[in-house]
Amino acid sequence: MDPKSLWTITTNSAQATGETAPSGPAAAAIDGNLATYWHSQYSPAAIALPYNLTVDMFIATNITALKFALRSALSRPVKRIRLETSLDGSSWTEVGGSPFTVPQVEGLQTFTLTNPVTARYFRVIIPSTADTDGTGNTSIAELDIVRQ
Ligand SMILES: [Ca+2]
Repeated sequence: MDPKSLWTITTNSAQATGETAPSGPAAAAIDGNLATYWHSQYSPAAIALPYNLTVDMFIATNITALKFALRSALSRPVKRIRLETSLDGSSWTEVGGSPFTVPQVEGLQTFTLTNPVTARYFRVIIPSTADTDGTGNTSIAELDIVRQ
């Protein structure tokens, strides 16, 4: 079984409707499909940054890198992300190498941690409007990790 099938994801900002389903909700960022994406909430009202996407991997996992894909055509791209991990979902530690500058290219990119981390949870934080295209609206096609 694909261990990613056990994952769940939560966020503080997601567009429930208005994007082509299943895009919009955070689940579209862990569905294994680069054509679908999470989009920050813009309606009925925008949510202020920072945004976070928190993944529960269900089991403690040794992580060596984050994999990350911008939405196709680089629409509403993320420019910089912070990555934190947790064993219990309440105490968080920023990983070595974070924050990561996101190259503005399509497809899965790999951000290697300075040191591997064992964690059940990871969260990607988009700190500010300057870390988006400047509008505060932003989207992510896919999140994944590299296991040791
Ligand atoms: Ca996706």
